Amino acid sequence: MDGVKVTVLVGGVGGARFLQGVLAAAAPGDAIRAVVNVGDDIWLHGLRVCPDLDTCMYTLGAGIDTERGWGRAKETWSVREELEAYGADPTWFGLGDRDVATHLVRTRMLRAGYPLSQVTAALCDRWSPGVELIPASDDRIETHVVVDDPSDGSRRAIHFQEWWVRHRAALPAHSFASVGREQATACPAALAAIADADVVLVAPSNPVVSIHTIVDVPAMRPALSAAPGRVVGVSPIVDGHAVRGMAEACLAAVDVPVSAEGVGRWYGARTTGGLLDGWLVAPGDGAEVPGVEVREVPLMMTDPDATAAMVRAAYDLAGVRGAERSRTVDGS
Ligand code: FO1
Repeated sequence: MDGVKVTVLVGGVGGARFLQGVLAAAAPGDAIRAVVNVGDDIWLHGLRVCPDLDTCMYTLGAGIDTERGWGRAKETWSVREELEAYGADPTWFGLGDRDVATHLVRTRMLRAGYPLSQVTAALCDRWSPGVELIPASDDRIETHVVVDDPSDGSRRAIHFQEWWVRHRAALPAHSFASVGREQATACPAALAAIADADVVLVAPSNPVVSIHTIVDVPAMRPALSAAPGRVVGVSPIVDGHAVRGMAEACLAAVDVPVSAEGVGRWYGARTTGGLLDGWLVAPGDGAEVPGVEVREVPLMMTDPDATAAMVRAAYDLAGVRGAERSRTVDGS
């Protein structure tokens, strides 16, 4: 039996955890490709830092610091301390010594002209994540957040990382901007992974600054609309709360209710120009999403096996491997 070709739209920590479940649910012959958000990426101290790609790579390569959910295990902070001693701003973003090596290799390859997708593949040669990690775009697209400057109340855009890390998303976000989006193109490998997928999964990542920033990359929506496989999303909101990160603060900025139904409706039905064919929500969260088939399944990614059960439910809803299992004995 040929394996399932699955393509997953992912952000950072939640996305990496979801990919662990896709791997745990994998069968021989499966091809697993992750289209990863690049909107969090930032130039710092002359280095290109790609938090979501690195979180997926380190998590699946068993190099992640599981407490923080980002950066390397067994990390040390000498470079950070020395930068602080020089008063080299920004000092609010923690660059670990081991992590810096990743950024040095990436930056050197980018400067040599390699596209981010090839750089990522080269870094993954060391980490063997078991999943093909593909940036949504090889171009620079950065999420910036429009806030009122706490020092003088003036309205200005700051990089997502400054909002997220320095201010812990505590500054109300008036809006988000994807800087560089108009000049950017979707990574060809990402478009190809969508075009040949038996199923596209939308991970329970931050709907605004991870999933929307992927789907908003030029050519991504038409590719998803034309995808031959069904598109099934997993709600990042359980019982009215975001399971990870600060999705509530992001959803408020785009006036989307913090509910499985609110996010499902915001993503919309593929039949009417939106994203989804199916939507998995937690038991009791029942959601009415016109044009989208909704199912209730447990959604807490407590460990890879729990997440694998979510993935199998998504496959079933998409009519891939699960549908074969439900076929009668005589194969009818
Ligand atoms: N998050 C923090 O809260 N504080 C940090 O100092 C920090 C440093 C950092 C360095 C590398 C990296 O890949 C991620 C890092 N993050 C940090 C997490 C990062 O802000 C988030 O992983 C994503 O951007 C949000 O999904």
